[in-house]
Amino acid sequence: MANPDIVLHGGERSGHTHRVALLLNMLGLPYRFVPSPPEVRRTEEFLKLNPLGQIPVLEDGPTVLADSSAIMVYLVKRYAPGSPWLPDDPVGASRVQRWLSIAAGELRYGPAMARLIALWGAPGDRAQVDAISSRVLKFMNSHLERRSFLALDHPTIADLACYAYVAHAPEGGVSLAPYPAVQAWLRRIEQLPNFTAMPASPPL
Ligand SMILES: N[C@@H](CCC(=O)N[C@@H](CS)C(=O)NCC(=O)O)C(=O)O
Repeated sequence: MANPDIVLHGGERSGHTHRVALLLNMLGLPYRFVPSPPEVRRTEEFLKLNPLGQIPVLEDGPTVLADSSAIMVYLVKRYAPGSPWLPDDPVGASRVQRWLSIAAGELRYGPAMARLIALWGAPGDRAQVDAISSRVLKFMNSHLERRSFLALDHPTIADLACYAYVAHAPEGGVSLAPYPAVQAWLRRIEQLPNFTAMPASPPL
């Protein structure tokens, strides 16, 4: 049953939204999903929630939060403090943060941008996007050849943050074939309890 207190404003094909939805599901937190397509994000009502006009936005009672990484940190600290999803120790927290930054940086401007260009005709420099994508995926692959998860020896919010735009990279014309360790990591995330996939684009 939906928890009337938690509302997630987002998009079904938004990887930024998907990572928050995944965490809500994996923490067992019921929520209400409010689809917020581009025309909604430009309304005065939405801009009061996030003046940047971006999804996801999370409302938890009177608390309103924007930015997928910020929301994930909030959810763990509020509902699962001290849990393995985001450890408190300095080194563990730093390792998780590194991958949240990669999700917001190289993955956003590489595979996620490739998908925006290929599926929605967004303007962008395809050669640059391909170069960013191959650099980050090559790094992820060598990193994952020696470990099961990105930040620590168990799943953390870093894995959830990086999952969708890597899993859906082929929709943007970025092949995962050269990256077997990345593919094996994707399968490990998909096997976690309460995993839910982001729908394929275009719809299959
Ligand atoms: N740093 C933000 C980025 C979110 C983001 O780029 N969302 C996209 C949809 S996936 C969006 O709302 N784009 C509209 C815009 O930037 O105007 C986050 O992590 O939540």
